[in-house]
Amino acid sequence: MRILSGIQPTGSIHIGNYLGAIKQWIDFQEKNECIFFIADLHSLTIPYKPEELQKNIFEAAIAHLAVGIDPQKSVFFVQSHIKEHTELCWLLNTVCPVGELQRMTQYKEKAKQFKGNVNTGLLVYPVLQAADILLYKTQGVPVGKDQVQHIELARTIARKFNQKFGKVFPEPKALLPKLGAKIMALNNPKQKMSKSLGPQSYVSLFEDSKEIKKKVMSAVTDTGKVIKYDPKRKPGVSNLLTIYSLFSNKSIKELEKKFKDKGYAQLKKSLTQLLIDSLDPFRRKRKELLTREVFVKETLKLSAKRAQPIASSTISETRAKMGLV
Ligand code: AQP
Repeated sequence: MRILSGIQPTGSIHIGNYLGAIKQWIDFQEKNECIFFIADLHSLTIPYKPEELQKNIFEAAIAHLAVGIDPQKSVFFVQSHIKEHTELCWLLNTVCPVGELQRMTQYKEKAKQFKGNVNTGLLVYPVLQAADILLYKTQGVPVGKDQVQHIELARTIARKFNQKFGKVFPEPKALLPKLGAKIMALNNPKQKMSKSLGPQSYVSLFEDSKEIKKKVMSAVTDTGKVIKYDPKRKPGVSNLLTIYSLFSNKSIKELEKKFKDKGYAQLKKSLTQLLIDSLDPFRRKRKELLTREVFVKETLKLSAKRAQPIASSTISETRAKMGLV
């Protein structure tokens, strides 16, 4: 299966991004044809500092290589290095109904969050995402739950295009993890853990031990003392159990048994240690990669060269179907 997914270089990559998306990418790359990219064009839709963008892209690249994206197995590049993403976005804009874009949850949330900067890019974001996916005739897109609506729209766009101009694109499927598709914020377990909610909502993949301890120990839990997985009534503790389960490979049932009669403080202490131990190899690998700037940049360039022929071929096919040749 051809798999594709991306991440924005908008700040620290957190355990929500990892458990919801990146961890799956690493598993998929063993048996599938995988394409991963840093979505720098998407990141332009929210306020940013141009002088910091290249550093953020480099940081995002290092983060992925440090956690296990293997450029020998996967194609891994920077979105803006392949110009066909934006060309296909424009072509697909002509088949995407504007009403569909206006009802996207992420657009509504971001428009509220960045009231002073509701730009057209924010509205058209899902069309660029559809272009990213369809440009490589992707079949599976491993994402967290928040992105499912966008993948559905990519399917709609593919279908509309194929009906109007003749078949070019397969309809991609969202691939969600069974557990961890929506990791909640540590300081507010009713909201999704998110970079833009601020650092108190997440543990970053390279956080130092002191910070991990502070954040986990002060994570919002629920009333009562029983450690039980019940996302509706006990969102805080259920979120901690989910994170624990995914990093330890122990089932939720096993964990409920392990922490029965132990109380929240014990669960948090144990989770703190688990996170420190699990994230330590990532931290060390990142430190090493920070000293290998040329290698990282060359890797991204070489990967873009591998992606380019697929992108060029799809664009030629699309242009021909649309009468542009
Ligand atoms: N809390 C989460 N739980 C599970 N999966 C998540 N993802 C994000 N948050 C969670 C998944 O991570 C991938 C990359 O995300 P992105 O860079 O496109 O940005 P995002 O989804 O907008 O992530 P954030 O942290 O919420 O960033 P901001 O605040 O900048 O918008 C996606 O597959 C996403 O589903």
